[in-house]
Amino acid sequence: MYPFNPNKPTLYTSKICPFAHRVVTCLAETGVDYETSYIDLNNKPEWYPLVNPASKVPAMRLPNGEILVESLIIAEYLCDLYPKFGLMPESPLDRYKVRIFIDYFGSNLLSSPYVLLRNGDNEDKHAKLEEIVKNLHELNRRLVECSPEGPFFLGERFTLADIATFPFIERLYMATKMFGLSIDNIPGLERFYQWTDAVRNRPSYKSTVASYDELVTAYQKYLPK
Ligand SMILES: N[C@@H](CCC(=O)N[C@@H](CS)C(=O)NCC(=O)O)C(=O)O
Repeated sequence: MYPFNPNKPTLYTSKICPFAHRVVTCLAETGVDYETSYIDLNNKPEWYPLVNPASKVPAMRLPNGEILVESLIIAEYLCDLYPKFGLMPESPLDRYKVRIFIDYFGSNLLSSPYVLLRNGDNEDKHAKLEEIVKNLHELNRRLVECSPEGPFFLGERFTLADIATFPFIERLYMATKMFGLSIDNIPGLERFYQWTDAVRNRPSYKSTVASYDELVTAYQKYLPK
C-alpha cells in the first residue's frame, strides 16, 4: 500500500517540478485543504508506481480512492470543481483562448529550459537562445492580442493560462542565469515582462515556487555528462 490521507485529497508532488507546480498553484488559489506527499525524484519510494504507474508527479488521490494524473488535466479538474474562483473563464471563447495559449506554449516554449540545459556549455547556446527569444516575441504578441493592458493573459483575471505556463518560464530564467545568458531588457518583450512580474507577485505562485538555489541543485541532472 502507499501513504494517503483518507479524509482529504493527497497530492504527490515535488517542489522543483514545473508540472506539479501547476496543480499546487490551483490548489493555493482555491484554498482547498489537502495533504502533501513529497516524492524525491532521485530516489522514488518503491510504492510510488502504485499511485501513478507512469511514476511521474504530480498525482492526486481523492478521498474516494480515485487517483488523478497529468498536471494539466488535474488543474482543469480543479478549475471545474471550484468554478467560483474563476481560474477558467465562463465564456466558451475565452476558454478557447486559454486553451490555445497553453497549446502554443506547450509546442513552442515548454521545453526551452531543457534545451538550454542541454546546450548551455557549448557554443550553440547563443543560437538556441535566439530561437527561444523568437518564441518569446510570439508569446508577447499573443499576450498583447488577448489583453493589451494585462497584466495576466486574460487581463485582470489570473487563470489557468498563466498557471499552466509560467512555471516553465521560471525555469527558463534559471537556465539563462546558470549559463551567463539573459532574457532581460529585450525591446519588444514589454508585455511579457509585465506578465512575468504579475505572476511572480501572485500570492498563490509566490508562496509555492521553489527558490533559484533549489532549482539549480535539482536541475544539475539535466546537464550533459
Ligand atoms: N505529462 C506529465 C509530466 C510530468 C513529469 O514529467 N514530471 C516529472 C518531474 S518534473 C517526473 O515526475 N519525472 C519522473 C522522473 O523524474 O522519474 C504531467 O503533465 O503531469
